[in-house]
Amino acid sequence: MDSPVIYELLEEGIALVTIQRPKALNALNQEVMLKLEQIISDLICKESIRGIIITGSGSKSFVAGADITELTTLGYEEAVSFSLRGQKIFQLIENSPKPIIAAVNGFALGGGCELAMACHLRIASENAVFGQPEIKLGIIPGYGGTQRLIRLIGKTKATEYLLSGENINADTALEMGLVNKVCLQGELLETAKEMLKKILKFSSIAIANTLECIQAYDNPHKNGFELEAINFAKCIASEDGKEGTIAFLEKRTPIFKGK
Ligand code: CO8
Repeated sequence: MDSPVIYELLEEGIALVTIQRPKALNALNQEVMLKLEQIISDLICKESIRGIIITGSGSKSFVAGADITELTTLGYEEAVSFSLRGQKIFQLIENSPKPIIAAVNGFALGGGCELAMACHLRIASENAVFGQPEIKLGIIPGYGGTQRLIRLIGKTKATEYLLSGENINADTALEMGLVNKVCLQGELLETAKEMLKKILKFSSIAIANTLECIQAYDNPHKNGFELEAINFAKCIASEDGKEGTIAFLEKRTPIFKGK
């Protein structure tokens, strides 16, 4: 049987990760979660990989949530551990020093919306549908949705969507800042690649240090301003920092080496 998560290498150090369980609209069962964790960990460690795109197979669904069949068998203890484990996997994505873009090609509901929100940026096709419908199932999000939705669209709107379980279409998601861009379905991958390539022109050190500071926002265990000063110094002291500033003064394009 094909793996439920696969990856392929595209041009310029970009890896495309695809979740493929089409019969269940790419729902996240434990096998998918394990494979996703393995693949993302490997790609983060691989020197040749500079950025990652995550998408779902087919044209209907990104990820339609956690696998509801599996949820029906969970007891209390197991539910806590499944939830914490899933949160850890999504934190691995969020804390990646390499930029990760969700290319949302359809339903991004429940765990699917949570996965998209854990990525650094989100591009949606016109047919994308976001939402946290867990309330309709008598449950709540368990992969960080109650926290990340507030961070992305604010407490007022997040409370409304978390308590109503209503869907959010692509245009509304764009208006609310839940996604960065909306495009035609046929152009989704190209649009995500274009956005990633623009970022990857820059120093990988500056990218990683920026991402780390962004993740410190709203994190009670981190002082974002202090971290910014330290990361600023790391960049200034790097070869790329020197190259970028000197190239500006010499009126030429910098050549970044990731050092
Ligand atoms: N889990 C399992 N199977 C699913 C899921 C899912 N989340 N979503 C769809 N499927 C299956 C359907 O059961 C159906 O299977 P079958 O053909 O065998 O009947 C197949 O996929 C196709 O789905 P539909 O026939 O329903 O397709 P429609 O086009 O009519 O509807 C929808 C598409 C609107 C996406 C609909 O399938 C739907 O509402 N899905 C469920 C969405 C949802 O509620 N998601 C949230 C799940 S809960 C969650 O994500 C919690 C996350 C945290 C967990 C933490 C602890 C583990």
